[in-house]
Amino acid sequence: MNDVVDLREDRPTIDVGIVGAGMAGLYLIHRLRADGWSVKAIEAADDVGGTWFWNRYPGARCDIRSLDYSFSFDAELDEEWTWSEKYATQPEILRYLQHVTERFDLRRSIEFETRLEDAAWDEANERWTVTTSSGSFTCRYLVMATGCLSVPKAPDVPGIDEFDGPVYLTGRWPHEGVDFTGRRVAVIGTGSSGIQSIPLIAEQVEHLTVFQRTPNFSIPAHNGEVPEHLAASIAADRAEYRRRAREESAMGVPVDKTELFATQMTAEERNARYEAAWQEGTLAAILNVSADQATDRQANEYLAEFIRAKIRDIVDDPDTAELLSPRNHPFGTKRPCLDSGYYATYNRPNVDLVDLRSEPIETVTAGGLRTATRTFEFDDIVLATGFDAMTGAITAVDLTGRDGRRLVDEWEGGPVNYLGLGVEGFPNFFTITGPGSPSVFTNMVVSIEQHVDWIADTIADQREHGFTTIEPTETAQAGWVQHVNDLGAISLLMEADSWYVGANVPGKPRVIMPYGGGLDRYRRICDEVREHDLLGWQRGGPNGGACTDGVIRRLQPDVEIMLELMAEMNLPPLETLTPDEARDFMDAQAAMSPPGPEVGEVIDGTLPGSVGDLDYRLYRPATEGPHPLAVYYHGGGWVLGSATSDDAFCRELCNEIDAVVVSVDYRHGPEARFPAAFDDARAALWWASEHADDLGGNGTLLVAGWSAGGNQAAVVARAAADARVNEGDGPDLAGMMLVTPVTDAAARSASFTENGDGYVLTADLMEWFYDHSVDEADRSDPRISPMRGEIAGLPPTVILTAEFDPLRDEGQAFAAALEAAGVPVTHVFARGLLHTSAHAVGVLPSSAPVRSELFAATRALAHARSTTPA
Ligand code: N01
Repeated sequence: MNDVVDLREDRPTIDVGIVGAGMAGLYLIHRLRADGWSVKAIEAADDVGGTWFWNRYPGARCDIRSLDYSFSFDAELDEEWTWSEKYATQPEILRYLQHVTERFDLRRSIEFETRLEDAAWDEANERWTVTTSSGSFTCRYLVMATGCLSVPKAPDVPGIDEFDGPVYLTGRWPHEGVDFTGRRVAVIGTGSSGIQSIPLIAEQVEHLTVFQRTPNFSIPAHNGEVPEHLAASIAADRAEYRRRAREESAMGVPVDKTELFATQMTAEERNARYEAAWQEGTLAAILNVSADQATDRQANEYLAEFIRAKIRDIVDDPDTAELLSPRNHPFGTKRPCLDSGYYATYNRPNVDLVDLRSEPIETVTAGGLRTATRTFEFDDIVLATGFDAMTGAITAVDLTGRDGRRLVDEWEGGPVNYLGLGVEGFPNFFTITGPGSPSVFTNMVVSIEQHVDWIADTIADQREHGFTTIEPTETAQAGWVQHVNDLGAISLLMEADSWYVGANVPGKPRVIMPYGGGLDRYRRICDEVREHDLLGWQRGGPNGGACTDGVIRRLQPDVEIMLELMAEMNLPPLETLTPDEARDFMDAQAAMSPPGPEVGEVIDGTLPGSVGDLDYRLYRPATEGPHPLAVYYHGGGWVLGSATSDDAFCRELCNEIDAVVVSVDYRHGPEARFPAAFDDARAALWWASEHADDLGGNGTLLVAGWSAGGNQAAVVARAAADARVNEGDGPDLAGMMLVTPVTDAAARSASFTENGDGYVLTADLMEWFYDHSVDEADRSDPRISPMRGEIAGLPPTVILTAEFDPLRDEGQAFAAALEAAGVPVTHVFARGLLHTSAHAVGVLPSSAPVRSELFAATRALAHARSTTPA
């Protein structure tokens, strides 16, 4: 420990430079000053408030209840301020922020009407040189508290400069207000700003024309007095209420997270829940009606249609109601709005709606506007066209990091950073609620407090340990960007042209910018980073540096959530059960699993095994036959499973590779030990080969399997190849598809240990499978360890291995051996997934692309012969 406060003699003028005096800047000043740092904030406006300083358009309010949308860092402040409404107006929020400013004497640390122009890292002196519109200063740390929605999008309406009358931007509204009495007004844009302002503008004007490019989902705010139950719950235990917002809530608003799936509710149940959320009038409620609405299209559509029905109820003219009904993006993929009388405004005689999709604006003219079909005359135009969100305020300034690296260049393909807090190559530089953080998906105030506290704790730690620089590592940053993208990919968010993905600004890279895992999860991650010696942060100082490098989240996010849910259920480990108990348990699990897609036909039957009949289930595609035929072996460690236990997977396999799939059973241990399973698997393949025509086969035969079933597929493929060589006859396989297969029962690879605990298939369970099914002395037999047999001559193979699978390395070794032996191999690597993930159809969205890749490669094998000219 070292309690050095300042390690250099020529102390920079300022410890921490802060850009922005909105909510984030204000709390930063307070917290850092309390920690003993010298701080200076610069602010372009002439007063505090940030967003709430600039956005003064009529109807501007918060869309998180004011009781929630307020600071919690100081209990007295929290108690002394009383909000007059459920959702406060902009003037009231600004008054609150001014009150905070005076109460904590923050103004003396802020230089107003000062705009950041550029900032450059001075490596030799370990400080930032900051140039502003009114001078320059240096600081050891630089924090961008510039807000997510602070730079209005440059007006991109053709001819807007031609207009003779006033053009108002909602995000830069005149402080003296605007009187629209008796005027003809156009509003362009129907996001939150448009939806909040249109009802009030409509009340004033002679005539209002709203130009809508995309209708948005909006629910009524039901504004009014602070709801009694909310006030009571806060009064009962304010500290606990705030703690729940901080630690247990994805949005930063205490809410009981639902675990109910809309797809599993009756229509009555669903509508009752939707109606309750509609009546509550909060984003937290409407975004939390069902656990599947953000990821499942059907679940989302139920809610979307409920809102469309409400619009039809409210709006008198059915054509207008239809135009106002969003149909080109799922609910929640653009930020939903909270309104006060928005839809009813279109029942007023002085309001018209123009659909820009059917009649785009050709040009604004001196006196109005011309669309493809009409001309309009206006006195005023209001642009509610949104912001260059999340990155706009950061890339607007020239930030130069180490070795002359410029942030605009680093972010050319989209923002990259670690935890949304720091950027590799930019030492001692932090962003508050930047891209890569939960920010705009949450109650901003709670997010801001978390960020400020994390940064303040971090630089305090720097001081305590004698470090003078800190920045993310390349590895940590790349891992975080991947994680944020993975979260985007499992949601429906990428389906909308929203500002969340930069789609509203022409030319902006289309990437998901906010972190979508929730504030509670994000907070835990940040805490874990600290607990692991600031994992992924490189620190430097006169006494040497320190770095624990690594990636904080490598599991796919939905896998992580599934593991957490499983841990909460406290299930008994399978290996502590008897085989019969384990089978009952697996049957019960299967009964709760999603059913898988429809196929053309399903037939159950029996086939002759090596010592008796075996069950099979045949899946036929809906397409016209004959088809390739795939013999499929189920998983379950040679102890569990049946011909029907991989039903959902077989259905998808059948559809996707357009082949008849025959899932066959085989005898299991401990009742029938090795080589019983092999003998049956072999018998089933020979039977299928001989009855291929009857089963609807077209002459192309494949084998496939998962886990122990993948092993079965590989060993019978060997047997078939051998039979053709040795006996001149045997099944002629066009390919095999092995999903996380067992390939060497006698070896224990590095991944067996590395992933042996905590990822569903454990090392102990694998040993339990082996012990129940094969004697130790037999484990090197190529009929259970294909890796130990002849490899050459096996059919072309598609093999899937999963990153967090104990069997990963043996699968990869088998793929390498096949390749070395000249067998064509497609290796699909399931990043961030487990042994069981790729197989679990309809359970994990992140596994779907992996299955697509697996099936595409298998389909190519299944249909290669039919497309190859004879
Ligand atoms: O901006 P937006 P906003 N020609 O980007 C349209 C927060 N906020 O200022 O969707 C014609 O959402 C554009 O059409 P399209 C909140 O997080 C909060 O309203 O791109 N139209 C869209 O309809 C919100 O999400 C509150 O097809 C053009 C609209 O303009 C975020 O700020 C209040 C156009 C822009 O909607 C942004 O909201 C206000 C063009 N050239 C804002 N360009 C609270 O309640 C754009 N549009 C707290």
